[in-house]
Amino acid sequence: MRHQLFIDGRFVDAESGETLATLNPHDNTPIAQVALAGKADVDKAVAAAKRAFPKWSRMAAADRGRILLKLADLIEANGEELARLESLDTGHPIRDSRRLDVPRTAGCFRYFGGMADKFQGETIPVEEGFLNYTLREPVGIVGQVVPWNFPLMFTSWKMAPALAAGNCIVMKPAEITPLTSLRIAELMTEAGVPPGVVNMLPGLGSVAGQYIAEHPEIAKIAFTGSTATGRRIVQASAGNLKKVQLELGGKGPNIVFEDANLQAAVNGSAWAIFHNQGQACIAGSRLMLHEKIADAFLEQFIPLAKSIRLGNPLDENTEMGPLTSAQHRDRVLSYVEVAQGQGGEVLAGGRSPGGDLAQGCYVEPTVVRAKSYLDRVAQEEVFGPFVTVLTFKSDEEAMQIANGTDYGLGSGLWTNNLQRAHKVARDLHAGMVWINSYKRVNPGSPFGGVGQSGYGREMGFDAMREYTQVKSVWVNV
Ligand code: TAP
Repeated sequence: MRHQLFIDGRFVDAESGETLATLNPHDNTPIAQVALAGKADVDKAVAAAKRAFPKWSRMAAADRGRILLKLADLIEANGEELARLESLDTGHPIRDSRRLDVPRTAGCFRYFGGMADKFQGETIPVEEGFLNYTLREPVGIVGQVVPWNFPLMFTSWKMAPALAAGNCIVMKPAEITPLTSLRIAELMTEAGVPPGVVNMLPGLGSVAGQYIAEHPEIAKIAFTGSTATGRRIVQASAGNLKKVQLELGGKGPNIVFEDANLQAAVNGSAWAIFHNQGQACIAGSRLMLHEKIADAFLEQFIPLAKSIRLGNPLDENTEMGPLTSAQHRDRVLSYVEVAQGQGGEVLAGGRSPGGDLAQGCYVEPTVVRAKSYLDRVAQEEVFGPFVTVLTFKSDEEAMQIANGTDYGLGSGLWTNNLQRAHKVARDLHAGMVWINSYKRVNPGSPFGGVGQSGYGREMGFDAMREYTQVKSVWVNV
């Protein structure tokens, strides 16, 4: 298990010698002592990236692509190890790590490996006597800060387009979940990524993360995490006017209209909130039910929520694991009191399970009915297995509630009315809309938010635009 910093193609201790234990959220026992990067380590990583940049950025795009394709193969070949490591460090049920996180990680590197030599500039018809064309050039050294909820998958979402476009990377994984990112760094070397192109620095957000955001030689920062930290990053990056890409929080409205296929909506809504213990920015955390079907829906949904099997993430039968840290479990549970304080009713869960799971960071699947869409549990991101139920009477009221937060990331609706489906999709203030489904992602489809959910897009051609800048060349012919 790798536990040092990865700088210039080698695993090294932090300059300060500092380390921090990463814990197993199943029972809060230490898994490994991991090096903690400080400012001096960030400087070393930036210097290594600067040395590597000229060669990497001018390498034939197809050759960079081939390296990413090889990396995708290596991720698949080492899939079981990566899945177990991810489950151990984060609490993801092993069945999800195997079935979703690992294949999606390999798929993302493969997609952008294929993209590397297909992303191109244009020739533009300008005035007579001139040829004008554009070059898509890499931004330079990019800082990437990833959170703890999907560390393996988000490593690929951030790295794959950046590398395909020819950038060099200084990445900071979350201090509590660094293990799979470090293993990916090791596999990079095996795939043929030259030293210095990728540097992986586990460390504290307030120290290493903040310094990456401030660093004068880092040209761009891409961040996924909370809106509060996103704001700090914008401020810190102003010094050298970094290009900033932010994927922040969400409070996804999941709207069930009265004409929906109820069974499909019940199952999809459980997936929308309880997958990964609800620790997803795109979680469907506001369950909005038309009042005509609300009771019938909850009659099925609540027993389903209660039936979800909690357990050790490494057990094949586990459907829901622990939250990723004890601190986060306590934060999620604190929202039960917040809900009750505003007259909310707990319909299921609302506590940690006892028995064998008492030592871990577990929270039972929790369903809370709020009195108003303005209540805190209907406005603030809880980021746990905690869904807030709201009811509505009309399409107009549904839209008012759905668009009634500062966020605008994932959203979904369930209906059999084609016209309504497209109209609502048009009117939702959101970066992504799922119709009669929820939480679909694909490396080809743009992912990101509006409003306080951030700006910029991951995935697809949009991600390549984020990691390149356009140069316009005029030729006097
Ligand atoms: P954040 O503070 O946003 O942490 C996300 C990442 O940013 C981590 O790698 C963190 O490092 C780093 N970071 C923290 N302060 C930083 C700074 N000043 N400069 C640069 N990087 C910094 O999230 P959190 O405190 O872990 O979680 C709080 C809430 O954020 C959650 O309850 C949830 O609502 C939201 N959240 C959203 C997402 C997504 S996907 N949108 C992901 C995680 C959390 P360290 O953690 O290592 O210190």
